[in-house]
Amino acid sequence: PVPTPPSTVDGFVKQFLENLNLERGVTLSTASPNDRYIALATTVRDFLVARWLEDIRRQKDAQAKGVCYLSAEYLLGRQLDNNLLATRLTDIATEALASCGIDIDDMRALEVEPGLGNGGLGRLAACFIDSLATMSVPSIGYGIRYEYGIFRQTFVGGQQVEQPDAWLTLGSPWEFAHPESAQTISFGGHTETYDDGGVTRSRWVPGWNVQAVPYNYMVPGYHNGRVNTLRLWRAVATDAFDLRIFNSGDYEEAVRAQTYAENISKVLYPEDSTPQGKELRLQQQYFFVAASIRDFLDHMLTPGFDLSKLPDRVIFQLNDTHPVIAVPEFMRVLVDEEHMEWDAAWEITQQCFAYTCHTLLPEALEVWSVELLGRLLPRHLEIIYRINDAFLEEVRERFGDDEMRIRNMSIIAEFPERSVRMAYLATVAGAKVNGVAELHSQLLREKVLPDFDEFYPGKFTNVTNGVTPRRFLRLANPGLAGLITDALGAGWTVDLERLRGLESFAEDPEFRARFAEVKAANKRVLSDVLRARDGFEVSDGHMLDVMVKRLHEYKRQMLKVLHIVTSYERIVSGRVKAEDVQGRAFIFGAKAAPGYAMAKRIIHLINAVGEVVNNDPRVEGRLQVLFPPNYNVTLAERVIPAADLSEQISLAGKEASGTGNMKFALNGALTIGTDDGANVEIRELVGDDNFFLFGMTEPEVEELWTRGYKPAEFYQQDEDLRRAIDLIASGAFSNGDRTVFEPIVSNLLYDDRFMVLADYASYIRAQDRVDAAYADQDAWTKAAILNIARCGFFSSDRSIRDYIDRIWHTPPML
Ligand code: 26Y
Repeated sequence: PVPTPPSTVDGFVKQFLENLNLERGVTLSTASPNDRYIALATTVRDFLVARWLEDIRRQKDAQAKGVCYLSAEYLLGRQLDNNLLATRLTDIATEALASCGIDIDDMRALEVEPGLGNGGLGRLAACFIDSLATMSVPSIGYGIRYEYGIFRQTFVGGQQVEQPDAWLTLGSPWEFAHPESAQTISFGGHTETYDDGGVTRSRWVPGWNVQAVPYNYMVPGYHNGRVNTLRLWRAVATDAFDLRIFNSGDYEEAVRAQTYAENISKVLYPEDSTPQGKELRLQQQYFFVAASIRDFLDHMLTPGFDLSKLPDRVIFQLNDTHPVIAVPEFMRVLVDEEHMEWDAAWEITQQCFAYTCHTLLPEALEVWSVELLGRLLPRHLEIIYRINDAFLEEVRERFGDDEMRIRNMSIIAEFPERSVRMAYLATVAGAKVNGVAELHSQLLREKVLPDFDEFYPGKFTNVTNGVTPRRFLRLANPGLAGLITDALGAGWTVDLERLRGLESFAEDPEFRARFAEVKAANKRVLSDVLRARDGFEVSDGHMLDVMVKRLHEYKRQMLKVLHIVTSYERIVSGRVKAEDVQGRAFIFGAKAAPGYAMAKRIIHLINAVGEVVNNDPRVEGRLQVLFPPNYNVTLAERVIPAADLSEQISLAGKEASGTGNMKFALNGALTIGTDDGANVEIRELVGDDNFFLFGMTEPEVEELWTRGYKPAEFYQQDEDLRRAIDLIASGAFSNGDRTVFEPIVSNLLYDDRFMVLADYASYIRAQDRVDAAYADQDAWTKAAILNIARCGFFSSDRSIRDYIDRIWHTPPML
């Protein structure tokens, strides 16, 4: 039996001091803050290990069906508080540290969050593994242990500058490295056929390889004693590789080769919509899925397992196309290594994979050139060709020689260069394909993959995204969590539909007063954080109007900028009196992909507008623009609970789901939003009276495109819009320099792919409705409470239940 320290203050103190001595080699009085933090994290870890080892054993013994979640990203956020909460150690640890003269808040502040993801997709994976553990689903998460996560963003002269995120430098107490269990992952080389006792078989003769070293993270369930595993792979050079070169006497070349191998897990790609087709990215993808599949087969199955029974044991969930190279790898293992018949192997493969799509933007769909794939993974390319041949044969049988249809459905695209469409491969291989919100799943079937929907009836389904209530309500908003627990009892944390019980409290003036007090307190906390972090002074009594998400043209931060400039211009032109304006602080958080020039210009513009607005006495006390750099999970946990208004303003049909929208609603912010992604479902649930809807619907967007969209006409016809754009063009936000933001202005007037100008008037009217509504604070509070009460659906526990019912069919392990 593995020992667990007693869950008492004394037990915690003893373990903590022991870890300081034995793990860090220091005493309490000589310990640095980092020593203390690491010893604290190690102590919390010590409380989890016994349960974890027990669960690993139970999952294996049960030989039940489990989920392997394959994701290139996990945007975990800080671990300390989450793990204290899961183990009910928060109060004990606080008191224990205090008795050692340590303020636990100082420890919290030291943790560098593992930013191993870009945005929504990576954070979704983190929410899902939290729910999987909390719901006792047999499962494991697989991914990449990037040495550098998403870049650290700073602003220099208002422009984004990226800095490396060296999150590992002070140590990483939450992981267990197992270099002794490393696996060899191969690349390159060629393929050949050989005679195997009368049977002709294919095999891959690779050209080079690297080692995949597993790093295990514990993923505790909430108050259920369960601990799941997240296994992230790190690339290191193989000895053999080094030796060959060492023997040739070329030391420098040997070191270079090592660097090349270790580059594979060096850095998270910061692009999140336009795939660059970079070789290193494909190396990353193959590296982690090959290691994960091997790991599953070697460690989760009993020796001699009958591989034809694999569909009863595992479902590999593909988080977007990033891990889709797992499909030909799985086939290669079954056919080349296990000598299974092709048809039998394909039958199994089609039951063992399912694919989640997270986008609708055509430019975001990953393709790999045949040239690159054939060079890096020659056997996989052959397998993909064979899958495609068999698939197109079936299409021909069904539809005859409809060459147009066949070209459209082929996994291999011919133009602009011959390449593999990973979304098509995933669709053909997957038992199920799902979108991430109702509207998105519908558009996926009707617009992106209609031929496949026709060909595979019943394959397409929807699972609306969700967020974990543990991190985004219980931990991030302890004031609100306490209020809810007082009203409803504690069960809501694992059964979020119970929030319905708050509906009646919306009518209770005393409850409303307490809610308003919590919101005000959260604003003070945020204000203190922004002062300490960025030197900002948030004005008192302002409405907090928040837009936090990756910077993308389709998300339309630019529309928000136009609203701010309009509000500002109306006052300085004298058309509106400052004293009649509701005080607002506009808060932004957004990183732009380093190569995305337009996104970076928009960041520059937001900062430039802020600089002018924040320093113009004519709008003082009315308008404020705050753009703290380096928005991440840690900052989200502060910003979201303080928000009054949630900006979800993407062009209809472009945002697959959004998950920030759910976090805000659950924290009692009202949404101003378009009919897009999960906004649609939020509005249905909270009701029109409690949601500020604006903008075109997706069919209206389509119609305007077909008619021919001329943004300049909207500019001509709307005085407010004209004044706002003219002000930007005049150099008012660039010290008179008219060139700086000219590309933004001309893009809006003559291109405007995401129809900012078409939705501007409707947006401004909706914002005027927001102002009017905010004037009645009590009614606003009532609407905020109703938002919380009616959004229990958006728990990631419910998403996981949907995955189990519709896709995985993996009963919880009770
Ligand atoms: C291929 C590479 C460039 C790439 C890397 C990351 C492509 C996409 C991504 C990330 C995409 C992403 O975060 N998508 C978001 O997924 C969320 C979770 O489903 C959705 O809520 C959100 O609407 C969608 O934009």
